[in-house]
Amino acid sequence: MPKKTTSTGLNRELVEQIKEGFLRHRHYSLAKDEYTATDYDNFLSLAYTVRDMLFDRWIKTQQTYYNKDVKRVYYLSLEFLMGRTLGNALVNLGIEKEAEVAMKELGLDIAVLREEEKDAGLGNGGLGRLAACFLDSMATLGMAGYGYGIRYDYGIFNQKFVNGYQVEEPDDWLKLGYPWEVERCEFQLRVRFYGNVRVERDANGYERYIWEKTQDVLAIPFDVPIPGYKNDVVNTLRLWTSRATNEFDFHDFNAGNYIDAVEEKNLSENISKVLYPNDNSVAGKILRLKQQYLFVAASLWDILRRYKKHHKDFKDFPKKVAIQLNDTHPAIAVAELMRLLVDEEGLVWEEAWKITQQVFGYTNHTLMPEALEKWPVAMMEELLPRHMQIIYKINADFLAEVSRRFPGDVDRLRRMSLIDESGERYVRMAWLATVGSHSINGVAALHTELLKKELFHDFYEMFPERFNNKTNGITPRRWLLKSNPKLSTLITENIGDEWTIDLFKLRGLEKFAEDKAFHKKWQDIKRENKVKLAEIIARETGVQVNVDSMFDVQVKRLHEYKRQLLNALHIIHLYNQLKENPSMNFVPRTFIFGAKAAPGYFMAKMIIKLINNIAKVINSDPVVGDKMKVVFLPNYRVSLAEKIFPASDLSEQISTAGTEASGTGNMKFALNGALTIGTLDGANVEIAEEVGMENIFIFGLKVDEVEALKKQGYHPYHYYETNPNIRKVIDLIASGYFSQGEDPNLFKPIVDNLLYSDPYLCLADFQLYADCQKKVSEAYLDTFAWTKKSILNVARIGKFSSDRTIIEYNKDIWKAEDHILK
Ligand code: B1H
Ligand code: IMP
Repeated sequence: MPKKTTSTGLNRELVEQIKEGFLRHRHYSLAKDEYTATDYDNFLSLAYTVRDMLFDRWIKTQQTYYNKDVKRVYYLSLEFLMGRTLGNALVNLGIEKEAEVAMKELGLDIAVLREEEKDAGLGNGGLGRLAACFLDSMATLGMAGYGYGIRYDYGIFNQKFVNGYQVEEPDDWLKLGYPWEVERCEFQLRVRFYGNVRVERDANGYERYIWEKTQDVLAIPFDVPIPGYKNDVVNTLRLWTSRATNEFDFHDFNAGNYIDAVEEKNLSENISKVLYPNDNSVAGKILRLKQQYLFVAASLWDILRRYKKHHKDFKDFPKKVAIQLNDTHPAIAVAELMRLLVDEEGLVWEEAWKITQQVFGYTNHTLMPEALEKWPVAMMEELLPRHMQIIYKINADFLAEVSRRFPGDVDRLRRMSLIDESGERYVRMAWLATVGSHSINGVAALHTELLKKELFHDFYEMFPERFNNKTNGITPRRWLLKSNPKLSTLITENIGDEWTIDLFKLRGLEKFAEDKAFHKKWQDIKRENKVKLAEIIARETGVQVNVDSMFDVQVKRLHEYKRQLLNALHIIHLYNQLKENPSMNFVPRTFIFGAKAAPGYFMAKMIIKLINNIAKVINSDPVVGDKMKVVFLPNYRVSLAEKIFPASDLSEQISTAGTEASGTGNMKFALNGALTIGTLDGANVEIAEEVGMENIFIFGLKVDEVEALKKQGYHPYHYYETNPNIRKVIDLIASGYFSQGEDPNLFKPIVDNLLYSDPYLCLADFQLYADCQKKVSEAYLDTFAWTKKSILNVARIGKFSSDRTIIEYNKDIWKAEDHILK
């Protein structure tokens, strides 16, 4: 790259290069001029220009990996929630300023162009975004990391509200063309489904398994470049799309069933059509299993192909390949690798099994029972008959080992079997991933402890050395440097810029914790970010919010365990107080929500409707005025999140203790100077440890208290009867007050659920939450103390960089080279 820079640090040559590239692409790639180019065309022209710069580094990086035959790390994930790429590429290439000036000199506003980009929303929530942060960190650490996943035609749905109800619309993100992918037709391959297995004896008398009469689908890879931060590394995210083989069923065709033949073709094209929109719960549909196998089979084939370029046998496979399973969604890979090694490559079973175990690592992301994948044996047998045989054999060997270790313990065998035989027979995918891996990890310290104590207790007893914790992290490039440029600049001006690759360096901010001049700048930046968010809120919801009120924010998937409902109950409680005493001392708050509900999740959708209706009532009540506003931003997604975190004062992390495996939004808020109100759940525990109890608002039942309460028998109605605050809140909902002219019983399902079931203990935690919120309000009044806490949160959040997480994965599990280009 040309290096000539001006006194302002601007690289003029680069500015000219970007302008030249932009005009060339608009002309030759898009056949447009300045008169006909739309904003999207201009975005594309800039994207293509930036892409050229990525391509140079991409080719070089991949050549180096090949020439050095380095160990590759493969992250297999059904979700990659990438969001937008342009801004991230500019930041990581270190050319943000130059691109801005180049566009300006062409009469264009880069901010407008950046808004044109669609989010790549190929994920649901935390699990998918974690995969995206990990890719950024692997590239930044200079590791040969690859993401493998599915190129869904439709990502997570777009959410609209119609009369307060969630309405889903398809996310046609590829419609206008996606500039960041390259199709690699030459690597397309066949993936087999169905058929049957024939056993043959070869010349030496060995059994050979032949999977035949299959129905095949083509998998075609699309590559997306993943740039590291200012290190010239560009890694690869390879996403598979399915296509029909070109073979029409000529029998049908000749019999005049042309349409049937074409329909058959459509069926196979469906596999990569759409992302399942469930977070923390599984769909259990055969199409989902097909998605899983399609991308696993294609990815493993590709991994073997790459390995074989340098190696003629498999003895070094574990030295050169590490595969991380992002939850059990790709767990069928254990059986597929065994099939490849034994059936295709001719290894003996025992040797193949050793290799398989050494290669795989498995990350568990949840304890929610409804998210634990199990596939009916009958379904697996039909779709993947050879894999079912392999799973039986793995199971038989494994149970024999269990018997040796625990003779006569029949109940243990039943619990640990890969096959659940309590009713209809199922394959337990978490067990398959566990026995097939040398490492099993949870995603926060508490979560890992609970895994060892509960879900995987039997396995932990058998091989404790395989279990380890890897507390999640987030990339500071996207979640601070890119999303909060003002705060980033202030930080860099005071402590230098090393924090961008070593987040622990933020510690240097501690010395400004009581610096009045620094406070002023810190507060001004927060306010500016709030003004910008207020504009978005006004545009999206029509509500004018008070930027001097506390921005109290809960953004995450909608799930009962995350307890948006508890937040809503507290809002009603405050409203009740204001109504009773309009002149009371009240710290003004703006309550901001963002959340998608799985389309089939009735209770989650009711909670959205309730919050939207609460918003309508409160926002138009003259008694409330400017003191409270409630807004539910539609279509919460990565690009919107980037605008919300920098503008937040208070971060709501209020899941029932023991339910949220980690959370990563909690980290993004704290990194942007919001204070947390939260339970001792997931990574909140470690955030509290890091920032100090005096800088966080912790409330609520702890895991053991939740357990004890449930064991003794939880009766939510008791809280309703004995706590007048709760009674008033629930009575108001039950009265139809928030029904807004619709059926007064509209929210009865919520009320009944709270009173007679309340599985996530909203009522048990209500008063503790309300008391804690009171302390939050009091703390907010003391601007100096609040600002100090905010600075200390940022200064002490370094642990939660995904760079730290990836370094730990690599040290303990993958053992691959880093800083390869250096
Ligand atoms: C998380 C999921 C998940 N855990 C099933 N599990 C899915 C489960 O489509 N499905 O079938 C989709 C997603 N997602 C989240 O992972 C946890 O709830 C968070 O606590 C955690 O921070 C995140 C990343 O580890
Ligand atoms: P891939 O990882 O298999 O997609 O290959 C990545 C890179 O390895 C390619 O971009 C090439 O730069 C390099 N490469 C692959 N095969 C060869 C070869 O036969 N000779 C030299 N380089 C190769």
